[in-house]
Amino acid sequence: MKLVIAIVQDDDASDLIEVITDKDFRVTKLATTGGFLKAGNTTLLIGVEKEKVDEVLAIIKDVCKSRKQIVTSPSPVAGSTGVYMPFPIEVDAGGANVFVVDVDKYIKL
Ligand code: 2BA
Repeated sequence: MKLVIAIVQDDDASDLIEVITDKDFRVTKLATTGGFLKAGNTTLLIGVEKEKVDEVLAIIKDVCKSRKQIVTSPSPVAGSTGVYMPFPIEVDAGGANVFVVDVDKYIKL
């Protein structure tokens, strides 16, 4: 058994959950926050048999599209005047960050 932990953009989460459940996988959705942007994202926990991991990864890749986003830095830079100035930065948002973790035991009690 493996646990697929996928951090995805909120915009992609509903579509992804729909496809995953349609394909008979089980999923738990967590509302999470990215450490860098301090913006909401979604973390999905998908427990799956080892031989089905690639199928799940293919679904995630298909649904979650990468997008460029201009955001205001959450870590303002101090100017020479001592005033803190937020600055816009471009980041690649979307796509998915996925961890595949070995599960010792899965027990439904
Ligand atoms: P955030 O930490 O809010 O990061 C959002 C996006 O900001 C990142 O997209 C990346 O493009 C950019 N970014 C992050 N840290 C940066 C830095 N130090 N300098 C410049 N740009 C930076 P992704 O890499 O696709 O990550 C999306 C979200 O996935 C992250 O949100 C975080 O919640 C999660 N994540 C990514 N890698 C992770 C990891 N190794 N461990 C745990 N969570 C991770």
